Amino acid sequence: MQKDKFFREIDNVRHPNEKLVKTHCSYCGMQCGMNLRVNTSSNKIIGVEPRYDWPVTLGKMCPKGVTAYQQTNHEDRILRPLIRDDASLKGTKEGFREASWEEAYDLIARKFKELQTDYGKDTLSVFSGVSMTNEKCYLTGKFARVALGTRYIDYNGRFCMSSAAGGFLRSFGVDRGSTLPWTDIHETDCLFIAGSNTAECHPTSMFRVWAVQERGGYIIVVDPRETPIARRADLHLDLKPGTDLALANGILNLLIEGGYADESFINDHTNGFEETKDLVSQFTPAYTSEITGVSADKIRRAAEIYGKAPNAIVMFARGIEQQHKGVDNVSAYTNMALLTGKIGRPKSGVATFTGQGNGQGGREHGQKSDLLPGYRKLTNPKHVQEVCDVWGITPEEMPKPGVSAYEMFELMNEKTIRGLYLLCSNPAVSAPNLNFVRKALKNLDFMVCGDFYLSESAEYADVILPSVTWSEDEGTVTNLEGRIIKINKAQEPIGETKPDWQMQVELAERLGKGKCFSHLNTAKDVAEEFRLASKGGYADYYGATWDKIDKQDGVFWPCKDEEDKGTPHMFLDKKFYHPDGKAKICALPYRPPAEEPCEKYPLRLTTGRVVYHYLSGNQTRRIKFLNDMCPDPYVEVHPRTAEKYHIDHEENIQLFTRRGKAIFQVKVTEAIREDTVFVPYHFGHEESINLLTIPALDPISKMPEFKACAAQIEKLDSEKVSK
Ligand SMILES: Nc1nc2c(c(=O)[nH]1)N[C@H]1C(S)=C(S)[C@@H](COP(=O)(O)OP(=O)(O)OC[C@H]3O[C@@H](n4cnc5c(=O)[nH]c(N)nc54)[C@H](O)[C@@H]3O)O[C@H]1N2
Ligand SMILES: Nc1nc2c(c(=O)[nH]1)N[C@H]1C(S)=C(S)[C@@H](COP(=O)(O)OP(=O)(O)OC[C@H]3O[C@@H](n4cnc5c(=O)[nH]c(N)nc54)[C@H](O)[C@@H]3O)O[C@H]1N2
Ligand code: SF4
Ligand SMILES: [Mo]
Repeated sequence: MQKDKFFREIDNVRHPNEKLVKTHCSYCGMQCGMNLRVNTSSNKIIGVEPRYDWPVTLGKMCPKGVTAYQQTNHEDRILRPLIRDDASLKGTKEGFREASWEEAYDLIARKFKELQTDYGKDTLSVFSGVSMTNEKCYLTGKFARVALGTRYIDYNGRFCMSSAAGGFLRSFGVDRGSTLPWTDIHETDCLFIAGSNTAECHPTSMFRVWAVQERGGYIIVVDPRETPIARRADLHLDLKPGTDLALANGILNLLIEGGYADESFINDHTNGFEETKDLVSQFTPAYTSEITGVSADKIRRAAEIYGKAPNAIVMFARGIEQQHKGVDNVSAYTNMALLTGKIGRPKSGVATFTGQGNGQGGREHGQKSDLLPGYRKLTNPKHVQEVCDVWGITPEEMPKPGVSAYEMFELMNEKTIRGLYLLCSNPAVSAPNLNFVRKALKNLDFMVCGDFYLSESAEYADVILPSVTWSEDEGTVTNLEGRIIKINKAQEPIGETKPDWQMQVELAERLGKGKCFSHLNTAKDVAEEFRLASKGGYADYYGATWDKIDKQDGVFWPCKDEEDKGTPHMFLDKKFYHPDGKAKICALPYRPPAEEPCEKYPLRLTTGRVVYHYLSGNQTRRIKFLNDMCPDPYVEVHPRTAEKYHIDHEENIQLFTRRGKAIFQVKVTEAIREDTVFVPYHFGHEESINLLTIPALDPISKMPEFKACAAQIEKLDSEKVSK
């Protein structure tokens, strides 16, 4: 690809006793380019430097990225398998002893077989995550369906990307998180950014974002909080949490009224315009303002700026997606691009800020309860046959679709699911309604957890399998653009740790399914099978060989064969992926959040992130610098609300909802709406805000409504605190 204006060629400084291993960060979907510095005598990672030659991030990294290398040789690493000796200590860190791999595998195989003999195949479940490479995600899906033969597999993308996926599938017929490469962002004329705390969560996007303003373009931000990006935006629409659908409909109405609809694009390339026009006509500025709390003037201005911009990109993140109407929100904001024809060309389009490092690839290749590799559907017999041919099983042996992540906890609670293999996720912190989820984990007859640190979820396990960190293995991940990139191995696994794929191959043997797995001896072997399994699916990775990824600075999918260079821009031919080639403009009636404020719970609680921590915090809370910067959770409260409750800055208060309560320190700030409070969710045990969140699921994506529920504050006066 063309190098853009920010590109600078810089010689890497090399030392005689060091080698540099070209790779990417372990954390978010930006996948910033980095070189890991490895001491050639000890063969250990000793540091990091940014990669100025990586076209997406050009040497930029955030505080998590520059300290990520400290994970690998950290003293908290689990070095050998652990077996629980004392069942009465389930739910705590205590009661484990070290064991050999043989003993751990034998125990797992025996327990899993016993449970399946007594309760049927589907009594086992797999819950995984997308910090893993594509190869690991792929093999985890195969392991669940072939080695365990269970229908119950799902993953943490249900808490993360599934609403974006659902919205894109409905609007475009295909789910690639961005319709254009990140190197287009700074060249557009308007960024409309909804529900993304970009400066803290995708910090290395910011140089491109600010460049839009520097060129005279506009930034519009939709967020109930005045985040760093909202503060410098041209327009900040500070809506009530959970009201995006009304706002989007209001803007669509004004785009049509203002004459910004592109009639020929609408006629030639979309369906659904007339219905949508009818529906949004009710969303006058006054009505939209009443629902959202955003002034009518600001709504008018937003429509005008977006409508007039020659090129514009609509971007969003979990702020709009983690709602029980997250899929509708995604389609509603996507409508803006379809209505104005600002899509299917460079510098214009729609993008979600994909969350986890492999949030894109991890959802395409078979960890989701209803999907098989290449984004194939378990309900489509042709798709099933194609995958069976690669896996060496018959369609009759292929399990049926299962249920979504949160619904699996419901099945654990009622004992339909009795066994769990959890890997690469920490739901005892990150799932909603934690009092229930922790009870469900405790209720399991047998649980295995794969992790490299003892997480809050591992505390419920019977066996812990020590995995490697990202820098001790190789494979590919797909970044937030849809670009497949290569993660390289910088040091050998420490202790007796192993990559997850290797554990699965070895366990499959003991479960009697060795013949489908025993040819997989290296990460490359898994990669070759994985490319083949994706071939012909619409998320086709077959042409993305490791060589090509290296030569081209990554490969955008779809990439069908050796000759295909990949697809940085989607829909340049104005062909969408629905059978008639058209995109869908969706008419979406407004629904309020599942739980509206009331007399007893008058506040709106929303949750999210800070720059220093990553997700459940199991990784970043162990990195001293990051933890020093943000050691504890807190609750953001507006000064007038603080005054009303007679609470001071830094005072501890109790926050409660219908599901639970927890104590947080107050951070009084004008950067939040008066009717809203915000708590970051990166903390464990009694500090988890998810004790309070609501498990209201989107009907399509099954995404929980992390971003809106009703809450109340109580001053921590010992007599008043409810016990
Ligand atoms: N530092 C850091 N970076 C990360 C991560 C991390 O944990 N830490 N995680 C990665 C992952 S997996 C993800 S998914 C992404 C998440 O990235 P983001 O989605 O940007 O992060 P959040 O903080 O969850 O939410 C974004 C914003 O949504 C706003 N919001 C809350 N309710 C609403 C609402 O109803 N409507 C609108 N429009 N906005 C609302 C919040 O105030 C917040 O500023 O970040 C990735 N990057
Ligand atoms: N209240 C609230 N809750 C939320 C959210 C929110 O905004 N608000 N956001 C949701 C979102 S978007 C997300 S993505 C989820 C994420 O929540 P989780 O799925 O809990 O994510 P992590 O904290 O990354 O957990 C990954 C775990 O796996 C380990 N790990 C990392 N890499 C590997 C690997 O390669 N192999 C193995 N075996 N283990 C590995 C890490 O040490 C860590 O313990 O949280 C969700 N929960
Ligand atoms: S922005 Fe994301 S990928 Fe880049 S250094 Fe920070 S956490 Fe890592
Ligand atoms: Mo996420």
